[in-house]
Amino acid sequence: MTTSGNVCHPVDWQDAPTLDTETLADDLARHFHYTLGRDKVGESQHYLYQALALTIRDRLVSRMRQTREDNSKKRSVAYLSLEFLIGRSLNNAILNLEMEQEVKQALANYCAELERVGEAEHDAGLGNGGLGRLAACFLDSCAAMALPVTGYGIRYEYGMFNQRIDNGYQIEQPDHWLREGHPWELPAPDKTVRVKFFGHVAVHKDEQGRLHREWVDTHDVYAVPYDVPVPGCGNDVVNTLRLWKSEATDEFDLSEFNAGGYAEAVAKKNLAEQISMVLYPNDASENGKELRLRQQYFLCSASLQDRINRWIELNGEDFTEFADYHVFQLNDTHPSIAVAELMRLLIDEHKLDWQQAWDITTKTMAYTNHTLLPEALEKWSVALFQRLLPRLMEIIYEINARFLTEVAKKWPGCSDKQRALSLIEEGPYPQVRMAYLAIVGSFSVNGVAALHSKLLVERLFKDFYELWPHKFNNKTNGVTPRRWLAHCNPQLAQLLTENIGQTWVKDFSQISKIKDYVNDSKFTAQWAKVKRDNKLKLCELVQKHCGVEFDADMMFDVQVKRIHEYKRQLLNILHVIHLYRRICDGDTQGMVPRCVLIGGKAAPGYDMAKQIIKLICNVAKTVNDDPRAQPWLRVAFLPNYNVTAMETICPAADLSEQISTAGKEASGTGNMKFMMNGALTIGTLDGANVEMLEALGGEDFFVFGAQVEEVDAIRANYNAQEIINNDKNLSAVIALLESGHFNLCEPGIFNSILYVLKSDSDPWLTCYDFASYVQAQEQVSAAYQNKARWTQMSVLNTAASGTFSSDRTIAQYSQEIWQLQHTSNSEGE
Ligand code: 26Q
Repeated sequence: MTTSGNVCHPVDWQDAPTLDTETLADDLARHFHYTLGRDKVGESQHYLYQALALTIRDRLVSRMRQTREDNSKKRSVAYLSLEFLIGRSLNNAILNLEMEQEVKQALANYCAELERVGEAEHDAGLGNGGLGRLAACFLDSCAAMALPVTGYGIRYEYGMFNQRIDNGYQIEQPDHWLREGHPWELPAPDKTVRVKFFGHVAVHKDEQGRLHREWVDTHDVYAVPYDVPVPGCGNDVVNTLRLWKSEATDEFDLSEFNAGGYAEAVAKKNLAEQISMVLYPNDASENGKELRLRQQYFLCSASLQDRINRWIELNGEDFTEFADYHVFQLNDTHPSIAVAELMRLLIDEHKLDWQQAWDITTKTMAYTNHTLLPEALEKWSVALFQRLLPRLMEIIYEINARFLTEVAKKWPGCSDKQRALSLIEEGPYPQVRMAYLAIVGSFSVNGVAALHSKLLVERLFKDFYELWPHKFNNKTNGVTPRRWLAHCNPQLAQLLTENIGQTWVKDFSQISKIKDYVNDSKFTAQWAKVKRDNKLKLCELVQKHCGVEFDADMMFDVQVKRIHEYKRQLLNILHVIHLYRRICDGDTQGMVPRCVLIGGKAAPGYDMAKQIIKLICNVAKTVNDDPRAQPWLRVAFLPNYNVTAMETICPAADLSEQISTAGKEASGTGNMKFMMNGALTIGTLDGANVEMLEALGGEDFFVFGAQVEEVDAIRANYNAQEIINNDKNLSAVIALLESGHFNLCEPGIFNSILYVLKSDSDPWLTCYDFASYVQAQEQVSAAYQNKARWTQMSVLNTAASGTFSSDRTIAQYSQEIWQLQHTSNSEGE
């Protein structure tokens, strides 16, 4: 034992358990037999998985502690996000610790295979889709690049719902993912903080006669942290994802308690625990739910207190340099109340004056926007804010008053500007505009693809751009090549490594080297074989979950993502109907046999999205049951699309569908996963598709559809019926739909879909883009006829995907927003 001050450390406390097979096997046995109390491995691999996870976790926690210590004096980032879509962790940890062989050998003692053991792990679905998965990819890249970045989120008891399909209809089932325990987390109850709600603001004078405002009579909730290790690839760095669980304080409602209502008073504690109970399953707005606002404030208050407490431990109550050492990156507006909360903490709890607090806030907050849909911009009613967070509402009013003075200076006498830019939207029910709060309170505002960032400054946030052009920047999204290539496509990874060496895993720009092999027929033959093997695995998955037989010799045409009208799954299924109609007419000239796979969840309250799922399922059933279609077309809707499913899907796709209405998809990230794995894209000039096409040099990518500059003009004179009348393919498709051919026993169920399609106010321009989509699909078919050429295009897609690694994205955040490289302290002291 050694002692330092009054802290006592066991001698070797900081030694990490070693990574060799023998120690690993011992630890695995110890956890299996003693921690879990098992003697035999049964049919279920569950306990073996748990034991292996604990064994790996041992190797992570000591490194996590070490990394924290190494980083304690550096400028660091807190990535605040309501979502972290982690997926499974076991294989990712093994890959990043580079201990696959050792683990396989240790498992051999149990006659177990890593692949099967890994399947016992639950998919941690603490997110809806793109934004949540982006946060998880970013954490992986930050750790790989040894950057001091901590993720802060909520430890939802229930993650994203499980989707079942019953007669073509989506059924939501709760995902109680923590029921069987979560071996990757470490509770840190000693870091618990209190979060206030309700109450009111009291004003009192201090001895110097200064007025102070105090938030009193609050109902407090505990935030208890659970730390999830985030291993870096091959560098011994383990960062932290800190997830907060809400718990009741031990304070009872005294009046109830005294009236003899002991049990009732205790039961009321449930209210506090509701906060971290469930993830909201909307990937666009569902505004106004009080519990959601409570979640947002809970995350922000707990995380900011955590950073401040750590600062005080090291520096005392001196905040002069606080802003030099902290950045708070806001993942969309969901955590934007952090702007007001940091002000409150600094002023009310740490006695700074307004100006000092505002300087710190506006030097530390940075906001990432993920949407151009105006209806998705978050707003909260002033009345709700006032009741739930009265002190925060006061602070927002004060921020607004000072901000509007600045607006008045820039645009003197222009009350329209005041009204347009105010943080408070006036009206019978005034609302707080969260995006405006985030912009005013931040030093950086970024979009997630070049086109998206351009549209932000030209349209959505035009006035703010005029006021503060220096704040606005672009950071095109990326995805981690560890999970999305090395792990999910081991055969392709092996082929790459054999030819260009291993460095691509950490320096993904190296991937361009495989371009040199595009004319090497041995290499391309191996490439084609890997794709086919991956397709066979997807065939199994589709057979198991959809009961549909896919054929690996057909083209795999895939669209997986949340179901949303702007993403236009409808356009895809109209094309399927078009192909089906041609097949029935015996017109198969130039056609290529296709398997079409569609998957994704609809927000439970999004009726139109649910109807689109039903349509896909009905079309699939009709097509698959028709023997004429058998050689040409198979269609499946994959239930419960999630991170784990994507790990089998993206390595197997030939064609990736990225077909949103131009100007609607901020970036997309699935598009990048498919590209990395050698799928070709059919897509609109939207989001990051534009940059993918550019990276490919304008070739080997099937572009179609209206461009963003044309969309407004098209909408203004839109006449859907005229488009239908002038397009015989489209009118045949619509006629087939209207005939009830796909809903013989369920008359009328697709009427509202037909109504939107034919409406002159269809915001998604589905009919408009149909003809050019069909034409692009014909080019796809023609290209696929030449298999050798297709394989070369596949290679070129992977080769051009270097820039879509989240390592590149994070390097840009680090240099251009976070400035992590430029602080003397961060350079390996
Ligand atoms: C809003 C209000 C109430 C409850 C939930 C929400 C909510 C939740 C999640 C609103 C939006 C989201 C998620 C949005 C999202 O995933 N956006 C996607 O972000 C990706 C990463 O940047 C982009 O690639 C996609 O283009 C974008 O759609």
